[in-house]
Amino acid sequence: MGSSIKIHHRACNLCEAICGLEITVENERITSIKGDKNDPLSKGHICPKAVALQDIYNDPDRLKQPVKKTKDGWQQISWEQAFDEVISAIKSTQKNYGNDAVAIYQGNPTVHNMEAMLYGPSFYRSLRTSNHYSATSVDQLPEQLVSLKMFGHSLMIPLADLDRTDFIIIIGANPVVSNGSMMTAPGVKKRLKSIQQRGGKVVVIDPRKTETAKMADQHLFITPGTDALLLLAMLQVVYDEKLGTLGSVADFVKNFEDIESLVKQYTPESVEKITGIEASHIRQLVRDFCGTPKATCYGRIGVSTHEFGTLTQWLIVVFNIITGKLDIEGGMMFSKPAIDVMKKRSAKSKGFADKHTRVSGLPNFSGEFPVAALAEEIMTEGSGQIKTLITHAGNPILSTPNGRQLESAFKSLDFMASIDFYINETTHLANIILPPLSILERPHYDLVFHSLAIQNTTTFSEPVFKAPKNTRSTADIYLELIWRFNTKDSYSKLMGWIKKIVVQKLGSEWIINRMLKRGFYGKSHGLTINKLKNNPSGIDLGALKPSLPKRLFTEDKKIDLAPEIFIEDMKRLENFISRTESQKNSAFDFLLIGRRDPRTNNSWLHNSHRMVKGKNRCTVLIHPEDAEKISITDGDEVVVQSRVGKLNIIASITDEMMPGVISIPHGWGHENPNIELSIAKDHVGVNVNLLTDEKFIDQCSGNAALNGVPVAVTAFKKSPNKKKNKTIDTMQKDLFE
Ligand SMILES: Nc1nc2c(c(=O)[nH]1)N[C@H]1C(S)=C(S)[C@@H](COP(=O)(O)OP(=O)(O)OC[C@H]3O[C@@H](n4cnc5c(=O)[nH]c(N)nc54)[C@H](O)[C@@H]3O)O[C@H]1N2
Ligand SMILES: Nc1nc2c(c(=O)[nH]1)N[C@H]1C(S)=C(S)[C@@H](COP(=O)(O)OP(=O)(O)OC[C@H]3O[C@@H](n4cnc5c(=O)[nH]c(N)nc54)[C@H](O)[C@@H]3O)O[C@H]1N2
Ligand code: SF4
Ligand SMILES: [Mo]
Repeated sequence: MGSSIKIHHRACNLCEAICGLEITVENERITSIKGDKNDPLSKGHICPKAVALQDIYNDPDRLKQPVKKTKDGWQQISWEQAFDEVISAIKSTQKNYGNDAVAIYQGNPTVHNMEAMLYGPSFYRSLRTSNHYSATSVDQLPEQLVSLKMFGHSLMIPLADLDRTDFIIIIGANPVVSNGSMMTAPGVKKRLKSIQQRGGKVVVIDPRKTETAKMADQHLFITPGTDALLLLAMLQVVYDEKLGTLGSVADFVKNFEDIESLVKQYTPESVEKITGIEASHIRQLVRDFCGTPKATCYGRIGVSTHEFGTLTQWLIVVFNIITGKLDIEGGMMFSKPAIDVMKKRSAKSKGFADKHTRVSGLPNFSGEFPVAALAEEIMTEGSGQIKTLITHAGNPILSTPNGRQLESAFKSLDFMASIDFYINETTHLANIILPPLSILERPHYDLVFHSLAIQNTTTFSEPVFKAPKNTRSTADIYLELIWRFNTKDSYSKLMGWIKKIVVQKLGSEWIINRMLKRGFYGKSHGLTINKLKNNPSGIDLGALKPSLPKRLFTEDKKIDLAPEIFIEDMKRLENFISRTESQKNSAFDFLLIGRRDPRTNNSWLHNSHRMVKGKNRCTVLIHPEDAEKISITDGDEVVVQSRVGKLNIIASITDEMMPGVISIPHGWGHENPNIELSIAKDHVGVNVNLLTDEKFIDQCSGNAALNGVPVAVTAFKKSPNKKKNKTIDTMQKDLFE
């Protein structure tokens, strides 16, 4: 018998870097996964996570058939029964309690899944519910809100032109580990090194001396949550020292003067104490930045998921604009992807704050509510209360604030269904789980991350493995749900069925082909699905190009530097300045921040042995001076407590941390005996989101504040130190009301 060896080229969809992979399959088994040198974007880069694709595919814990929770545990059921029961639960909930009683939560892998992007929205639209939630509101909501208000479209995200810049300020991001976010730039480390090799400079502003900070030319520690103040001071220097220039965007920027008066009072000296950054460093940083023609300032999740996420992201964009760095090579630019996801219609129809949550009145954004409000929307009785929940590709119990409260809320639902292939901390609470095919069994075109890439390229990946019998793809699942939900009588049943079959037969490839042909390069580059299939490593479409004002979606084709809601939110920042003083004297005298490490992908790669082996990475990082204060040594167990929760964790003492700040990674906490993740169960860690607080949010956008959370840290004593604990308990008043 001859052996068959086949090499597949495929874009990795685990994170935003979309690296090209070369996957060798021998006799239906993967024998190697390497970086694809011919990929025009990733040029052979690969990270330790790519091999997890193989582990997920081979994982015996991965579901392939629907399961139903019964008194005797999970029972495999037929697809027919699973779809029937899910649809009848949705219908009866909506009949009894109204459309809003059904809620949806979509997790991060949704945007990394072509079929979920193509078919999910029609299903969710047909439910006609306002209760739509996703990982957006524990992530990039502020960036999107800023883009909506300034450029007229929530997807028009300015990107750091990494390969041509000579100066980059990185605020609240650790791209050397995360591989870049809202900036698809595979091999970030190499790209940052190239900046240095061409005589440029990398500056990192972060409360932790991160892997990125360690390779940077300069690192400045900053007190978590104070970045907006730093940026106001940076802007003050620009105006004060007359370093500003609008450059090529001068003709279509408005309200320049408003910013000048807004920042006047924020001298570097005035923010020195609160931010922890010396005034002279702030001044020099701004002078260096302005003195470099090709410079860019980039901020990410460390500043999006904090109390002033929106203000900070807004001020970052303003800083780039008034220093003349927007829409120039080496500055902040916009992509021009082969498939354009920005539609004029969606810019108008999916706005901000046209609805508010029932209980806390938090604003909606782009058709969804902030996930921090999900638990209370389930637990608070009254019209509109959520009774049924559908989750897709998410693990909100580990990834959203106050996980314990959310868990009790989920337990109180009438019905829950999850579209996911693992039984994890969230999906074990479902009544029915619908598992889609795994990543390597499906085609992929990255609809989202080509749009965020620092180089325009286009790639289509064909499945590596055939779908086994009696399995369903994400497309199959959504098309079936759409058909069944919209069936009212025998006529609509027949018409819906014909539609479903036609779409299934034409398939996603047909849709992608149409989008490619109608896109920016359809004619000029003759882009078709066949052309992409013949070039499986991808096609280069060139570097980013200036595109303003043509590409703006604002009605007057102008960029508003000072949108009203941001100016309004400045009052909150003023109150914060006085609050921080009193906080220092409270029992919650530490600030908690997060971190990522190279072998994690949020909560869901811990069932791969290769991703969890080695020493425990889920520890709390704490500065030596702080360790001394609370009398602990390296490896000791500590108790960390916030307004909403408490956990025990092992301490790693390191001067990487800024004093007064501790860091705990997210995505861990696999202690629940009901999860069916045999490897993850042995690498438990803690769920940091038992400490993050659903009331601690960026009030402007509703985004969760997962960084800068006030906590108390004490040494763990086997016989509890009653006196100490009591002080903390009596301090359990709400700091944020
Ligand atoms: N290996 C790995 N890669 C990933 C992921 C993963 O889980 N693991 N997740 C992916 C996802 S979903 C995303 S969104 C991206 C995120 O990508 P990044 O934004 O690069 O994420 P982090 O590495 O968490 O970096 C955030 C940084 O902000 C710092 N920080 C915290 N609070 C503050 C603050 O108040 N001010 C400032 N200036 N800094 C602060 C933290 O110390 C940390 O270094 O990563 C993606 N890539
Ligand atoms: N404290 C703290 N919390 C955080 C963060 C932080 O920095 N600090 N980061 C936040 C960020 S940036 C993010 S993006 C969120 C992530 O939060 P979530 O999106 O809620 O969680 P994930 O861990 O990404 O869970 C992904 C789930 O999708 C499933 N899955 C994977 N691929 C597919 C697929 O193709 N189809 C289907 N149906 N299911 C699939 C996995 O089995 C897993 O159950 O976490 C956030 N939470
Ligand atoms: S950096 Fe991201 S896209 Fe690239 S191989 Fe690693 S996980 Fe995959
Ligand atoms: Mo994310």
